[in-house]
Parts: sequence; structure tokens; C-alpha cells
Amino acid sequence: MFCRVRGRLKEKGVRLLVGDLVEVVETADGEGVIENVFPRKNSLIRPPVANVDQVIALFSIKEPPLALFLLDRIILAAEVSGLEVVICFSKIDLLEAEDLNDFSRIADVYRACGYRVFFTSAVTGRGFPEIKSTLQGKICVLAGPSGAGKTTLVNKLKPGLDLLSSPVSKKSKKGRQTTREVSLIGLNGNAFIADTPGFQKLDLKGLTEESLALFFPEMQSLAGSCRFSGCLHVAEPDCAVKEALSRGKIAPWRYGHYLAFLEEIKKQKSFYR
Ligand SMILES: Nc1nc2c(ncn2[C@@H]2O[C@H](COP(=O)(O)OP(=O)(O)OP(=O)(O)O)[C@@H](O)[C@H]2O)c(=O)[nH]1
Ligand SMILES: [Mg+2]
Ligand SMILES: [Zn+2]
Repeated sequence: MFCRVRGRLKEKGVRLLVGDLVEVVETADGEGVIENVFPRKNSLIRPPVANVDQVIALFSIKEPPLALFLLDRIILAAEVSGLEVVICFSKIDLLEAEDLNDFSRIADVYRACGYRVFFTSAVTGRGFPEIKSTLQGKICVLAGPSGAGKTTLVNKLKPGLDLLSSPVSKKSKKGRQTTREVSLIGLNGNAFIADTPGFQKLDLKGLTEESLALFFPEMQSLAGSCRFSGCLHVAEPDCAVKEALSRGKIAPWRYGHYLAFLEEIKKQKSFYR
């Protein structure tokens, strides 16, 4: 139903988000007026969606190539917001059999951190039953780079929907920013999924240097074992995190991204001070 927002709400400065629960009164012409917005359980800034239960981080393993830095950022943002994350490695049909092991190892690292990881292909349908079952009864948001296949996934889940998707540029190997706005799509069985525009950046506002490691499950459990209680796990002596890293218990790229985020938080701090 097409709905307008009651002027009173606008005056109060209420800005509606996709995913908001609202009270609607139907008008004579079959349209509606939004009278009230119920309190939000949570809200994300990027993508802008309210009342989210789960983030689906969708990353293609090829075309565009797997972007682990952005994946770790999205996971971090979800952890900070207290949201469940499911990782979906898409376009698995493009992979040569001999490369599969590399990606299985990467998937295992994330599984060891407690995240569910699926391999999917919109071409063969692989992974779709698993995706469908994780969506049940939830509001889920797709997040990931442009061209990863977010819209294609939503179209597959709802045949006949036909949201616009377009091929990755052959030259730059990047997506074409096809999806321009967030839309929430209702599926069978009380499931909702939000298709969103792909993005490459996500800021880390609100995080502190001291809290960062708490959002990395593989570091969180170790932090209490470092010699110094305020250990940032960079160059301090007797650091349990660095020790786990040297024994191969923490993936080097995850630790590298931790250091990069730490630097970014430091810079932000001096910027806002
Ligand atoms: N081979 C293969 N191609 C896929 C798969 N999923 C999506 N694609 C293709 O990848 C291209 C980009 O897909 P989209 O669904 O538009 O990507 P998106 O993540 O929505 O991109 P933005 O809207 O720009 O953020 C399209 O040409 C799709 O047909 C897959 O599983 N396998
Ligand atoms: Mg899209
Ligand atoms: Zn430490």
C-alpha cells in the first residue's frame, strides 16, 4: 500500500527507515497514512535498515575477487551492533576444483570464530536451501560489495520479482552499483530480506582501541591472559594474542585487519578531539 507519513511525525523529526514497524490508517482512496513508528530494536546506518535480526555478508569468491578486508569490517560492524552474522561466499560455480581448498580453509577460520559460512551459486542453486532456512522468522540484511550477487540472490529466493542486476565490468572487475536503494522483500514463512546497494567503505565511529579486540571472537577469549590488562596486542610483551598468532591459532589476515582498524580508530580519535 502506498503510504504517506503524518505531518506531525515529520515535525517531530522522525525519519523512517526500511524495517520500521509502523501503525497505518487506511484512507478512503486505498492509500495509507503512517500515524506512528514503534520503538526500534536496533538500526544500522550503512545500509540504513531498522529492526535487523541478522546480517548476511555476501561476498563473491571471484568476479569481483574475495574482499576479506571489507568482510571483516562488515562482521565487526555487525558485532558492534549485536547482530548475528552469516557469511555467504557466492559464485562458487566460477571456481576451479583445485582452488576450492583455499576457500575451504578461509571458511574454516570464520567457522572457528563461531560464524556460519555457506558457499552458494545462483547458477547451480548450491547453498540456497541453507540460506532459506537461516532466513526463517527474521529480518535479514544483505551486505557486501557491488557485483557480489546480492540482488541475484533475492531474485532467486522470490521468483518473479525481477529486481535489476547487471554483469560485473569486464575491464575493472568491479560491480556497477546497480542497486540504488534499500528494499525489504517479504518471503514465504515470515522471512524478510533487504537488498541493499553494494558498498566498499564503512566507518568505525564509536569504537575504542580498548574494545576492538572484544569484537574479534578469536581474540576476545585470550585478552584476559595478556600480561598487561590494557594490552592492545600490538607490541606489548607476553601478549596472549600475539602468541596465538605465532602458533597459527589466529589467521594472519584477521590480525592484520585488527591492526588496520586499530590505526583507523586512533586517527579518528585525534580527528574528533
Ligand atoms: N557465475 C555466477 N554469477 C553470478 C552469481 N550470482 C550473481 N552473479 C552475476 O553477478 C553479476 C552481479 O550480480 P548482482 O546481483 O547485480 O550483484 P549485486 O551484489 O546486487 O550488486 P550491486 O547492486 O551493484 O550492489 C550479475 O551478472 C549476476 O548474474 C553466481 O552465483 N554465479
Ligand atoms: Mg544489487
Ligand atoms: Zn595482548
